[in-house]
Amino acid sequence: MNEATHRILPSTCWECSAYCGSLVSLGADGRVLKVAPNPASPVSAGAFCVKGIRALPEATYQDARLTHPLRRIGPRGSGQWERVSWDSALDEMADRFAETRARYGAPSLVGAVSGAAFSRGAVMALLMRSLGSPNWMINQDLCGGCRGVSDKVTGLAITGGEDIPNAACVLLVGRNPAAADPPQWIELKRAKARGARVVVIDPFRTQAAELADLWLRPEPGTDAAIALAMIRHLVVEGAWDRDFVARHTHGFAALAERAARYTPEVAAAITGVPAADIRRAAEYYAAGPACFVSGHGIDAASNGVQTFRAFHALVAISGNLDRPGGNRRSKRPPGFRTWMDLLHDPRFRLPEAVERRTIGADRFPLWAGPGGWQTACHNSSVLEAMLTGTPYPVRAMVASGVNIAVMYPDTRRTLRALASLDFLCVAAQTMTPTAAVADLVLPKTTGLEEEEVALSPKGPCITYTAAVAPPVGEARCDLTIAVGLLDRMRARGAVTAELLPWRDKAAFNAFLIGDSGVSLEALRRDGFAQFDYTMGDFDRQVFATPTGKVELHSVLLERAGQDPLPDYVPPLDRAAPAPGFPLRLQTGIREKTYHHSRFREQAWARKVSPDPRVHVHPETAADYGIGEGDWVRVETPGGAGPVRLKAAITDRTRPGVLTTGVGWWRPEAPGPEFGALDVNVNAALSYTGPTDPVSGSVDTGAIPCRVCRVPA
Ligand SMILES: Nc1nc2c(c(=O)[nH]1)N[C@H]1C(S)=C(S)[C@@H](COP(=O)(O)OP(=O)(O)OC[C@H]3O[C@@H](n4cnc5c(=O)[nH]c(N)nc54)[C@H](O)[C@@H]3O)O[C@H]1N2
Ligand SMILES: Nc1nc2c(c(=O)[nH]1)N[C@H]1C(S)=C(S)[C@@H](COP(=O)(O)OP(=O)(O)OC[C@H]3O[C@@H](n4cnc5c(=O)[nH]c(N)nc54)[C@H](O)[C@@H]3O)O[C@H]1N2
Ligand code: SF4
Ligand SMILES: [Mo]
Repeated sequence: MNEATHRILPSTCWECSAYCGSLVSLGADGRVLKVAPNPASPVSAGAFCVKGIRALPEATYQDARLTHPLRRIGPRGSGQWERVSWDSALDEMADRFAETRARYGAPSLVGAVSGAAFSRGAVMALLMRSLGSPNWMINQDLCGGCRGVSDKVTGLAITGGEDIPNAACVLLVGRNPAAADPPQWIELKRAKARGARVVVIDPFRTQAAELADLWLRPEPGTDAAIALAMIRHLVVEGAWDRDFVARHTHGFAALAERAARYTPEVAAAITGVPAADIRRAAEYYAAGPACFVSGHGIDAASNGVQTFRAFHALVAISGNLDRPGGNRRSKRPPGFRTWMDLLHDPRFRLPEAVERRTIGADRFPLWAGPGGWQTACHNSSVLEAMLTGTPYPVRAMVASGVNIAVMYPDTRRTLRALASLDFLCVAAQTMTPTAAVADLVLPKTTGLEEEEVALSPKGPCITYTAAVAPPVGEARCDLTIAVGLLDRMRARGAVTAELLPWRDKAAFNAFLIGDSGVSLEALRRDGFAQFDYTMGDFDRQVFATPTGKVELHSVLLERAGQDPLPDYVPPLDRAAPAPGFPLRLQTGIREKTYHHSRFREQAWARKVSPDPRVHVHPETAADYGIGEGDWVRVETPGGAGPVRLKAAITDRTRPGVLTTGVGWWRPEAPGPEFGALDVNVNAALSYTGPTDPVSGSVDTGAIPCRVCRVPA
């Protein structure tokens, strides 16, 4: 880039939930020339990654960028489109939504978004509520949902608040920060360098495992047994925080009784980790202050909520809650509203009787609907409703910033569900396998073109993402699209309640900031704003549980007919061993070059990582005659179809465990699937298989599988 830098703006990268502070250089024409780390950011302290530096600007300025609305002219998925104006696109969308609403009722409309780290979830929820539908989908059942529900029912509120810089011990469970969270990886390396003990629990030998003082390598999905043995250790050694437990917890005696079963030897027999190592991990953690860092490796599983409750109970009784070097609670400047606050704010809700109809609220009341963690739907049940009309028809959908055709398990079922709809609108930046089967495709802004204000529990601070560049082509942000649709629905008499009152993103963000005293000028100037944070103010920031205490014994779960105490629940491969499927599959291990299904169209990324790899232990490879670089077919018993992956032979993975990533498709392959039924591991998984009884999550790991070599 030889153009001269005209201006540098502080901003925040939102390609992932690390929220790294950035400095964006602009040319005289307003285009982004360069994205660089902002060393002043309290969130990332100068850490950054290639996705922020390279992938985001390329995603913004790439030739494949969708720049104007497209309307399908051929059969669905035929790739035949005509360019239409925004007015005509939104008119058509309003016509079809209004028709569907009149014919099948408002709840037959559904909206879908991706992660919780963006405002589009709240915007989509309030759009759907305005139209009278309680149904909106967010992919958290596959991401951090088990952690989120456990955080809610125990009352901890610690997600994202790891105080690694002050910890004497860091307990890292199912987390691969070297690939998934560069700022956290730097914090971990610094902690190690200053003498903190690092304990890693992971079946895969990650870079963190290599750095650890102690690496526990459990059988996948068995972690709760280790957590319970650590709780037992604290109890037996009298190493729990008596004052905190007495004043602020509910159910300690019952927890101690439950954990008593889990001697290190019992936990060793379950997990395959030597008892002495489990004891040592407990000693390191008990010596504190200790910080629990968790990841996706123990989430998105049919036993995920129980696993998280065991670790969350450990955090609570050890006195590591909201103290330096432990796990900070999520706090905000008084008056500031998070997107989650908005979702739960009574002023923006539908009547409870309507929210009770949220799909999945009957089976998973702590996940979906009025009593749910995020109030969203249970996604797999929504696909079922599309396919069967049960519990009622779901006939029209708008999906934004989510690539469900690749990222939801059981790709064939997802595509069948989408094909069954009367109308599908997808807002996207490129022609993904999800957009390719839509009736209408709307061009979306990127994280360089849209303003965002967010609470970061790291820092902690409020982060600011600037709309540094004008949108390419006619791209619009979610809020602007929602407002355009709502205006037209109102004109058609099809609005139930005015629950999305902001006309633009600036007004929306001003509402979030409220009277918190956070200054928009300071945010624009610095890219972030820190706020006062007091540790351990338990009498001021109460625990949001029925007892007002940290619930080791959960009243909400007891009321819901679930086990009120944490326990080890055998993972899928043990609970439902499948004859003929002797191996186990782990999915989702992160790659530095990609964010889920994003960036597969970028040449540099494909050069670094050209194919979907599956890690196979040398012994397993020998058993199956698999060589380095061979293509293999992987199948699971519940899955609808096989997937093709390229073998990488390594002892990083356990014998008998195949470890792979997620999110593969090939933009250059024939549409509309673009390889999503070939190289996408989700094509081989089930989305109806055993589910966590609380979060409704299915397994993305510990899945029985079989493998064989196939011709290249
Ligand atoms: N580059 C990049 N970064 C990303 C993303 C991306 O796609 N690309 N995605 C972002 C998102 S949305 C998320 S949710 C995070 C996820 O990132 P992380 O939370 O780090 O999760 P994973 O990479 O899925 O897995 C972490 C580790 O869990 C281990 N694991 C698997 N099964 C088990 C188990 O049963 N027990 C234990 N103890 N460990 C297990 C895996 O071997 C792996 O090393 O990454 C975020 N960051
Ligand atoms: N088997 C299996 N399945 C998994 C996982 C796994 O480990 N294993 N991981 C799960 C996890 S943790 C997650 S978070 C999900 C991820 O699932 P998705 O969120 O669907 O994954 P992405 O590929 O990030 O898709 C986001 C889409 O939004 C677009 N997009 C990117 N940035 C923006 C933006 O700023 N605004 C808008 N509106 N759109 C944008 C991208 O172009 C992309 O098409 O997948 C889950 N699925
Ligand atoms: S880790 Fe990378 S993608 Fe995530 S916020 Fe930081 S720079 Fe962006
Ligand atoms: Mo995620």
